Formats: sequence, structure tokens, C-alpha cells
Amino acid sequence: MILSRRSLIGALAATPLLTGCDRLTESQGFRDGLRSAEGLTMRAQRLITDRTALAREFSETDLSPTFRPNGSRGPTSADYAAHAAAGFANWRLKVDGLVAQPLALSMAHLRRLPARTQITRHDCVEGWSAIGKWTGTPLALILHGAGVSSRARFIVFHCADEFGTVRYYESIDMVDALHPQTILAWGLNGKMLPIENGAPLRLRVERQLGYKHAKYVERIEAVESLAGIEGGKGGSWEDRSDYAWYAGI
Ligand SMILES: Nc1nc2c(c(=O)[nH]1)N[C@H]1C(S)=C(S)[C@@H](COP(=O)(O)O)O[C@H]1N2
Ligand SMILES: [Mo]
Repeated sequence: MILSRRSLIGALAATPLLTGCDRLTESQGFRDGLRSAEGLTMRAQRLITDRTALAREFSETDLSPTFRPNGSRGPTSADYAAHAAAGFANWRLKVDGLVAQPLALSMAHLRRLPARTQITRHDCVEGWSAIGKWTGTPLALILHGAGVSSRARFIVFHCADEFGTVRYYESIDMVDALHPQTILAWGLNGKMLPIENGAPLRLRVERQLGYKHAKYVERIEAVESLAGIEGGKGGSWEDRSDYAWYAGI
């Protein structure tokens, strides 16, 4: 998928005020990351290279009969119920933090953008897996369109559901954020994403375990550090249990 910067701006932003880096791969943060990797051992370098490899993709015949829901089956707020009743017509995905152009994208807008469909296996740490066909907007496209700053090191996903007394949240680094299979999915198995699986929008980050795949995403935030956010460990499970922040598979 190759898109010009101009078409991205046209597609994503009402007013083309973007001043950020021309391409993410030319961004300072990205280059800093590569530069710091130069000092690492060869084993670590191989590890970094491997992280950009694609997760295995399956065929239609491999699909699980149903994609089992886990964790929250839907936010309990009246606000979310109203959004669901309106078919999420008023839902906005906010994109903010270290971006040149904060965005608020409707579902209709997101569905008009170039989409990726992938059949992948979801692995939950609780010991089950399911294969589903996901369709959604590449996260890289959204970040690029927002003019993500070269200072951004993590992308935080703020969700509409509750995890104990706080909202569920998760985060990934820029390697996963820019990975071609990292999408904000609005479709599952050729249909609209069901509420129990994260409607209207959920993260698919295929090189990570299940709990990183944030459902009910209402805001994504580009940050330099995770320290100031909730418990500071980068995710709800990470804050409240011994689950690792890096859950790469
Ligand atoms: N917002 C939110 N995202 C979430 C969860 C959750 O409870 N709330 N559970 C996580 C866990 S542990 C898993 S395994 C997957 C489950 O996705 P599914 O319901 O589509 O099977 O969502 C992840 N994302
Ligand atoms: Mo999970």
C-alpha cells in the first residue's frame, strides 16, 4: 500500500496544517532508535529485525467457527450504550499527544480509508487461541496522517470499558505501531465488529499476546514516556498483575 503524503492529509485532516516529518522512516525518533540499535549486540539486532517480520496469516478454511470473546464483553456506561444504539455513527477516534495535527475520526471516515484484511491467530495468555479475519485501518496510516512527532516512542490506546476502577488501556512501541499488520479493526469475519469483540474499533497487533489487543478504542495518544499514565507500566494488566509490557510472539 503506497500512498502519497498529500492523499493521506486529504483523507485524514480537514485542514492540512501538518508540519511533522515527511515519512515516519525519516523521523528523528525512528532514526534515533536505529542508531541506538547499532550499539547493541548482533543477537539483539536480530531480535529487532525479527520484530518487523509478519505474523503467520491463515486461510478462510482455518477460521474458528466463532471468535470467542474474552475480558470485557462491552463497556457498561450509558454513554457507550447510546453510541451502540446509534450504530456508532457519533463515535470519534481521537488521535492526540505528540502529533502535529490532532484528529477526531468518525467510523464512516475510517471505513473510507484504505483497509487491510488479515486472517491471524489470537493467543490469549489464559491458554486459548482463535483464528479470525480482521479488517481495519493500518495504524501507520493514521499516525502518518496525524503527523506523529519524532519524539513519540509509544502509542497508548485508551478504551471505553472499565478495568476495575479505571479505564482499560494498553500501549505499544513504534516498531509494533508501524508494523504492517497492526490495524485498528472495525470488521471481523466479513461483518461489522461485534460489541463483545470490541466494537466499534479494536487494535490488532499481531506480534503480541491477546491482552495487548485493546478493544473499544476511543483515543490513541502518542507519548514519549509511559511513566505518567495510570500505574506507569503501560497497560491495565501490566499495572495490576505480573503480565509483561512486552508480550511479543
Ligand atoms: N478494552 C479491553 N480490551 C481488551 C480486553 C478487555 O477486557 N478490555 N481483554 C483483552 C484480552 S485478555 C484478550 S484475550 C482479548 C480478547 O479479545 P476478544 O474478546 O475479541 O476475544 O482482548 C483484550 N483486549
Ligand atoms: Mo487474554
